[in-house]
Amino acid sequence: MTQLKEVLRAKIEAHRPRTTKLLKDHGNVKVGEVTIGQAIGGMRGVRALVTDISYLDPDEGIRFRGYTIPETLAKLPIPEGQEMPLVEGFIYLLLTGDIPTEEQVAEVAEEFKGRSKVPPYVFDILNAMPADSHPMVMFSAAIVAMQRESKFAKQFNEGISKMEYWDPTYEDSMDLLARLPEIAAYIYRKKYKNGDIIPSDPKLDMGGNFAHMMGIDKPYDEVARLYFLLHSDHESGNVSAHTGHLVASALSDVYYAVSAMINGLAGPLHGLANEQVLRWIQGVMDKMGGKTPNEEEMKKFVWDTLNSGQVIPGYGHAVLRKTDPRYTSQMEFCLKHLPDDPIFKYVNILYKVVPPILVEQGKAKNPWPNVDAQSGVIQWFYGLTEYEFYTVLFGIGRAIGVTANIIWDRGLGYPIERPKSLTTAMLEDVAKKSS
Ligand code: HAX
Repeated sequence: MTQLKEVLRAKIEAHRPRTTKLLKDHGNVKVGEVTIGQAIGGMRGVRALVTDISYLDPDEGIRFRGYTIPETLAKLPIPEGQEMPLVEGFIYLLLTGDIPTEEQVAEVAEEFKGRSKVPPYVFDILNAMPADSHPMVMFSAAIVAMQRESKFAKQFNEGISKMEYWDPTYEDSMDLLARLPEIAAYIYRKKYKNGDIIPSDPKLDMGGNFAHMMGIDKPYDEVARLYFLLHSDHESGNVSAHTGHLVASALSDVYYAVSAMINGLAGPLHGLANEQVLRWIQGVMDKMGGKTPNEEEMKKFVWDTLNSGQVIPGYGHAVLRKTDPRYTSQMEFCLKHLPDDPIFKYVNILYKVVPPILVEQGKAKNPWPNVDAQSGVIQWFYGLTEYEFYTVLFGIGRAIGVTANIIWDRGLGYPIERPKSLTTAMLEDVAKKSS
């Protein structure tokens, strides 16, 4: 058994009594109340999910296992000559809560290499799809097609103890994560580079190999590492994370669950917003004939979008109430590597112009940028101009957090999810009684 799995087993076993005690001794203690506004309004703010893998503070932003993004980047071991930590080390942190040693990171990287072979039928399926299929459709289809590989489904059918569910779930998760970069790069090269596929290089780490298979030179390997880390997890209530958790709660294996979460991520209010940001900026660029707009001109474009009943992609958030630290760390990357990029200039003008306009409009609870406002700029700069593909990159990262959560859900024996719904008449009755 690898160190990661051994440590994980010990942590899950040590954690179980905490969950059991909470349920047994304090199961009736209330953690909050649900209002009619929350019941109708997408359960905003309802505290009804548990995860120890990340926590999203409205003002401070995300903490992975207690660490802010700058702390995570500073604490994880970074190989000599590299700017970003290996994604494999970050996976160790998310799963165990421990900062891995260099040796432990190397072990996960080795393990990934052994698991990374994509079954050939996945490529046949991708090749059979219509040429104009959205990359997220292709990604989701490729993932669910691999369900026949599921070790969990096989062991479940053979009759495995509930206490051991997490073990084959871990196996499935690691297999899947190790294969996602090659599947994503295949979709990219097939769709946008005339099917000129670059084979995987087993000597490289996850981020490095992805950059290699995409055919993009350094420092795109650093971009890939940063992206997969930043997009991995944002506690449990966002659409993709929640979908993954919900589907897996029926004991569907991770292939079903991750494919489903990818479908949720593909919504323009969620992960697809990174595609929409670039689409919006390109639209403005076309209207400006390539010239960079000044602040007054940009304000007009923003108001035109709002007045036509559309949202400004990349701005606003259901939980955050400040600038997303994932935006900030990508901005820092841009300042270092592409300070003079024209699209980066657009993004910076938008940062000045959009928040006051959203405040003036008075609808959005959070006028500040989210992760998606900045991410396409970096991709475009490194030659990835096909913005339809951007959410696939998000999906590789998000799969890391979603699978870590599913492994722990199984380890702690969380049950099938099944909230209760009411009718409108019942809510009207509750409202009448309270007034
Ligand atoms: N532009 C214009 N209006 C906005 C807005 C924006 N960026 N953000 C919110 N609003 C509007 C909402 O549409 C809503 O209007 P109505 O009352 O007419 O329905 C009102 O402000 C209140 O919304 P809210 O409570 O502030 O926001 P929600 O929690 O309902 O929604 C969203 C959060 C992220 C979906 C929202 O801010 C939005 O649509 N943003 C633009 C799309 C986007 O960037 N999505 C990515 C978010 C991050 C993420 O998940 N990445 O994957």
